[in-house]
Amino acid sequence: MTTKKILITGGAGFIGSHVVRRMVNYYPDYHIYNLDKLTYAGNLENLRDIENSPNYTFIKADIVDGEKMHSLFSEYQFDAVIHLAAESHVDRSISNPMEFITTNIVGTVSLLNAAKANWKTFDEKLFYHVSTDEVYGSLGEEGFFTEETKYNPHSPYSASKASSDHLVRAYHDTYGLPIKISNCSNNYGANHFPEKLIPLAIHNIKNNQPIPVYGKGENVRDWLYVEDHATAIDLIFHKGKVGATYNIGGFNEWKNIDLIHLLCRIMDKKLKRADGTSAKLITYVKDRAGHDLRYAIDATKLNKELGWNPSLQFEEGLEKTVDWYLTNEDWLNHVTSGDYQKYYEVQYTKR
Ligand code: NAD
Ligand code: TDX
Repeated sequence: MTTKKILITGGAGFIGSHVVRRMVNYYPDYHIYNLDKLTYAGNLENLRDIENSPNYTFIKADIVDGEKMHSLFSEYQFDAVIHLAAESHVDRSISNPMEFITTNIVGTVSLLNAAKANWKTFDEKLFYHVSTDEVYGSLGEEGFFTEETKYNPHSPYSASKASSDHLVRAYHDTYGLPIKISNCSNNYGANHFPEKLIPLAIHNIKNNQPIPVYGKGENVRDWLYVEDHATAIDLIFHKGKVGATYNIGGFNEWKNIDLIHLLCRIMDKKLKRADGTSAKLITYVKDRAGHDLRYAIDATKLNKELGWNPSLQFEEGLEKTVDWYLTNEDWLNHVTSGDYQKYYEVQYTKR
């Protein structure tokens, strides 16, 4: 018998698809409703293996549409929300901030309002908001982001995510809405749209195209395998404290240029090319405006309170990721057809 109706937003995207798959497969007693607008980043191919599961329903809708959110909450009586839908690419937020304000801020408030208005009692209800470490700003050479680090976002993307985090907390503090928030570091893995560094580099190496490295390639990111993020979300959803925030990260910092060299070595091996072939494609390009120098997450709270640990070493995860992209050519061809080419021509000519 179905015990819980869970609304997952953005489930056709990169991280959302892994969260949906996990919840559908691990919790047959739950009914999972995947609500997604299917923007350029949303793709139902990401969920082919579970789309016919009896405990899964897809709803195409825009979270910004407040009336629609109200009517869906009233129709389905969701018990909980795991909110991932967002515009997620920093470079796009620099060229078009308004879309980020609309989806990430207004969309989040429209969901909060629908939950608040339709949940007659808040007992056993939960609004879980999935966020990013970018809200904390940028670190120097030392130190880590903890849950107590002050927000200091720099890009329109991170400012919109920071704003949505504040609004989720405001609904908790003001109306007593039961919420949880997690802030995660950079994810990588299958289904990642090839505009983000790792899948873009894999795609370009495969096609003998330049690998664009911003600035000097010295910016540092803290990488986590996407399925490890999904296990953390599952754990926080079920066992985390209501009202609390959890940082998620794998203590896995890499300078962009070192990561690209590692990826080039893996690609040479997988494509049976001579050592050093892929690295010749590395091309330094104009830096990202306002480029944050370093992100590094302290995930001690999540480990101590809930016993979470990442399962994969980076090199192992990266090899799995490369294998996935090399065996899923149709997916890659599909998502890089049409507007993708146009977008990248514009991006590159700008630099
Ligand atoms: P993504 O861009 O791959 O997917 C976003 C999904 O949201 C897509 O399926 C898209 O169609 C959907 N969407 C966008 N606007 C919508 C709207 N108005 N209504 C309904 N659906 C809409 O993003 P992702 O990388 O999977 O990120 C998911 C979430 O996790 C985001 O909230 C992001 O801020 C957060 N996050 C991402 C990372 C990362 O490394 N990618 C790290 C930490 C946190
Ligand atoms: O072509 C590139 N060349 C390059 O040098 C791209 C796309 C990126 N970069 C650099 C910029 C960053 O320092 O690589 C690093 C990673 O860039 P992205 O993959 O665009 O990720 P980032 O900007 O760090 O943000 C990601 O992590 C946090 C996600 O896109 C966000 O949604 C998430 O919140």
